[in-house]
Amino acid sequence: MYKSLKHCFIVSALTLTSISSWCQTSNLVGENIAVFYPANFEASGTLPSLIFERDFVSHGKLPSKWKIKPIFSVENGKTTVKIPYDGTIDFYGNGEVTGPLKRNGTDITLWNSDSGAFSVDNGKRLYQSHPYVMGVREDGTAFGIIADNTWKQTFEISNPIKITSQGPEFRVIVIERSSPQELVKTLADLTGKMELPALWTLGYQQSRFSYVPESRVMTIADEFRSRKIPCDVLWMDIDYMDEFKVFTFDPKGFPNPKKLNDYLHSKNFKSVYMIDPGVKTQKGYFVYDQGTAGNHWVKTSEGKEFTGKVWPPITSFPDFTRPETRAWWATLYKDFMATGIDGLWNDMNEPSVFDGPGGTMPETNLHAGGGGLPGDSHLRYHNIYGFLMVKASREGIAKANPEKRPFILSRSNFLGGQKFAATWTGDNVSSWEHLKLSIPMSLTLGLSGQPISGPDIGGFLGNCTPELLGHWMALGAYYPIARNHSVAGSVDQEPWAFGTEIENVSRTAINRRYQLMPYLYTLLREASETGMPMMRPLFFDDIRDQSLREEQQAFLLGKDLLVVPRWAENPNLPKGNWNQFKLEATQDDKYQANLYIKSGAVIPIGEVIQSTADYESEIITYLINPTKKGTAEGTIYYDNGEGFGYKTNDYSMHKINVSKHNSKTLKVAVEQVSGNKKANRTSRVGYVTDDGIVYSDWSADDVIYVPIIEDSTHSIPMGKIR
Ligand code: NBV
Repeated sequence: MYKSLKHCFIVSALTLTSISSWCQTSNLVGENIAVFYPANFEASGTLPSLIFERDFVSHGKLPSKWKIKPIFSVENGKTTVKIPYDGTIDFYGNGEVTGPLKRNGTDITLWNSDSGAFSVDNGKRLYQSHPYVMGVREDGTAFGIIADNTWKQTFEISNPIKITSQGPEFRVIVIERSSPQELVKTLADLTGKMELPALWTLGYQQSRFSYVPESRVMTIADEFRSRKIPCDVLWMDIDYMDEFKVFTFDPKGFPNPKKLNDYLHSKNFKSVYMIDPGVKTQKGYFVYDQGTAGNHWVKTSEGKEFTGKVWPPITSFPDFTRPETRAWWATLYKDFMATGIDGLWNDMNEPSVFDGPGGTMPETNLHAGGGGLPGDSHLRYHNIYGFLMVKASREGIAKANPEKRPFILSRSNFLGGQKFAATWTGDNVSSWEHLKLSIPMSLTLGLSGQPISGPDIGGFLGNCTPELLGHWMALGAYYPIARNHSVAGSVDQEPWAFGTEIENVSRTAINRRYQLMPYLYTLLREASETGMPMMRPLFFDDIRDQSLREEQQAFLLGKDLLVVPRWAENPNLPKGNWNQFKLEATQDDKYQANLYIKSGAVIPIGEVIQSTADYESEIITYLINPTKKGTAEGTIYYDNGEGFGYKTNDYSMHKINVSKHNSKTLKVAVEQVSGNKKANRTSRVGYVTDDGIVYSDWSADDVIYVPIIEDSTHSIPMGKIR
């Protein structure tokens, strides 16, 4: 498959600087999936693919009606692919990007960069690379384009789409699907799915650069519990280390990490610790000595060990293209995780090198490769440095804790990297602009294969204000990953940092998130099985409704819950009988996001709890918004929240079916549709009406009858916030 296709010949010199290869090859490699090779394709320049899980097998020739056909050329000495298209097409995806949800007219450079305040190249270069874009036609059919290479490249989203790479010619994969949803699923099939994370990853998380010493971490934990603000995770940033040496602990500030982690566990907190890729260049430091003995460092173009400045400051960098280096890196986690660490935070893995060209290492540095991957320059492997690091890290923590589901949050990554790590959107700013930007950023990541992400709630750089934190907490409660984080030297940003009003706002928002936990966990499971992101753009509700195509002030969680931030100005909302509801019996406030349940939907919710350790699937309320015909349906997934029992059926998936029993009564029937786990539920129905949620009695039965509420709204004029 990868053999050189040199038998084709370059036919035409269009201009002095542009040569197009007309004699390209193409194959179908799956149902409506095509691969296109340029005429003089040299496999070793870009393959084996780091994007796809499996190699492609030819399914024969392209049908003559195939629409999207890349044209390969070399322009000004650069490998170029142009992809023309007909008609009106809205573009999405393109990975981690700033700017609008709809990508038409944008361009980005894929060169992973430490882009504090998203400032590098005016926000056109961030921490991750996804050589992928999705097109959605007016009729809702969709196609995806993947440039199968890791080299530095640019994507220009115009007509034609133009991809210009600094590497050799590469193949292009085009996927045609009936809808963007089907496309997202296919992308996950091809590039790999996120394995189900532990339930605690859906809890609220609190971080800071850095909570030191350990007593401060404990105080933060105590504050959450005494103030009754639910929280699951506390994060340890670089200052827990001894002189910024990875896999060590500062003997003064963190003399006994096991004791600290035990303390956190005793209060139902999990701990996540940061590990950067750079290793302090210091003889006698065990990680450096092992790395040197194993020949694990990235080399300069002269073949010498490359060092650059990061925190330690002089740092050597593992060459993660080497399988031996990844295996070694994985071993380092054993003792580290044995201190009771629950999750991992991989930062600075673009890699960020303070004194390197463009804030990274020279493009001419050398990577040794191995395991089929050819040795080559940093220019080729830069974009997958973080991807290969998290692959190694994941193996390490999985081995260290074989009974636990690994969790990594990584700043850098590459298309397909969702199978190794979740992500946050890096160093945003405590500003209104970045609060608003967080929605299209996470949505776009979701459309590019990463089903769980979120920004730093409250903003990382600069000082947050009470007003901003209130709005950010009220929105952030609904991100797939809800983590508040801020930079060293900034004002405190914990939920209570700005006084009682914002503390109450934060508590209400977080309480609501925890109440939604049964629904969120069901979505997490769906994401792991299908690749569907938890957070979805509004146009997913009706792919033909053109008015939704650019809306980025609001979003869907799953398909049945609509989240509209309080600050949204005249958003275009999906049509149909969505019904607004308020979770929890606390006072509302001017910050909380408006929540709507779709007509015909059932959303399972739970009780307010202080952490997911208290999560009980035994007490569930089914929020229903029946259609005019009295029908609705939904699902609820449940398992132990940790471990791998779910893989051998130790889980339960229930379907909730609402139908008309007679002219006055609805029948709400709950039926286990898969898994062996028994749920033993006491449940009730929460009928969402215009006048609030009307609850049935609690019942241990699988069928609950509720009177039809005639005046419940089935004609909400959506398109506006009520
Ligand atoms: O480790 C410190 C920070 C971290 O808090 C942040 O989340 C990362 O994105 N890190 C970047 C290094 C430098 C920040 C100025």
